[in-house]
Amino acid sequence: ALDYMQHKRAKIALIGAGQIGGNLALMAVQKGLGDVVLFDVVEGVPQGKALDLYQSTPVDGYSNTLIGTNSYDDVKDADLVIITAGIPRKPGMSRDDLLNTNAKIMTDVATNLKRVAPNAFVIVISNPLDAMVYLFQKVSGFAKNKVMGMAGVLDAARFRTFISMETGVSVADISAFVLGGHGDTMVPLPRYSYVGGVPLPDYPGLTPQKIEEMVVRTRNGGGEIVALLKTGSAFFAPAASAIAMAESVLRDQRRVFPVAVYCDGEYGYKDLHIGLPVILGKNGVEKIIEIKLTAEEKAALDKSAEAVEGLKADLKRLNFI
Ligand code: TXD
Repeated sequence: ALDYMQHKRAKIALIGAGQIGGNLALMAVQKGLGDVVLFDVVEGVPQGKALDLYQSTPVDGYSNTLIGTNSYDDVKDADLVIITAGIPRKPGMSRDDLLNTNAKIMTDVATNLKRVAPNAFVIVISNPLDAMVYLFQKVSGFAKNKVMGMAGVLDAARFRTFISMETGVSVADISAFVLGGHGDTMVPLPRYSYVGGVPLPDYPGLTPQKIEEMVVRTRNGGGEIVALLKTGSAFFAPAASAIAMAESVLRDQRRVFPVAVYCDGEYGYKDLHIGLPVILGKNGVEKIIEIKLTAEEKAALDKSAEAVEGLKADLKRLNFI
């Protein structure tokens, strides 16, 4: 009981107060996850969004505080940090330009967090995700169980949504299993995905063709929304996905999520981050769950790992690691 009474409020720092950052702050406060510090390099944006959000709390009686800042001094001793800092790809921008710019930003963020919040749990969202989470971990030197990349939870949520559209079943009774990188090299596992407990391939009406269509649409999930919005990318579902991961850590829920996690031999991979099923609890990544994969599934996961190795090689070539 004493422990319970001593429960302290978590301090959550959001590095990047853009489209996703603002929604992370809103969802963190609505779930009562902790006090929020919204950080950005742009003057005024984090302060304005935090003040506006704070003014929303009396309406529904939320008890957490919010501040916006441009100073890392306010991020000091954060318990959990979610990073969306970066710039989205602009038309005509090369992959290298994007990687160069975002790697510079991630290096700056990692260096500052190492100084002000060396014990924080960190969830990286910035793209190219698999490279950015790897870069963060290398530059910050944070323990591998404390650094998580968010992509798989979003990809699985998209897949579950498409399955719900197709079957008319509530998303609450649909689970989807995805591994690997974010985007093209994603590896969905229909045989480990369920509708009401029935494996996807056995669910009435879900032909292999329909399943493949949904897989393709999930793989292109980000691009589909970018094409519709024209300026910017998805932000509601990415924010909800990262908040679910943060909640599992902060409340020690021990949920299973697909997370871009550091491998030290698991699935045969070493020294890279890739999307795998993990248990998230008070120690961050409590465990990487090693499941049996068919030769075909392992080959697809290896392709994902190769893509991540390619991004690592780019980071090396651009002298970031
Ligand atoms: O599933 C996933 N991981 C992806 C990730 C899903 C969707 C979006 N994906 C990526 O997240 C996207 O490609 C971007 O790289 C990030 C953030 O997306 P968001 O839509 O929030 O981008 P914004 O609105 O441009 O916000 C980025 C903010 C912006 O306010 C900048 O001023 C700020 O980042 N920024 C910085 N903050 C802190 N420190 C530095 N150096 C910095 N530079 C820019």
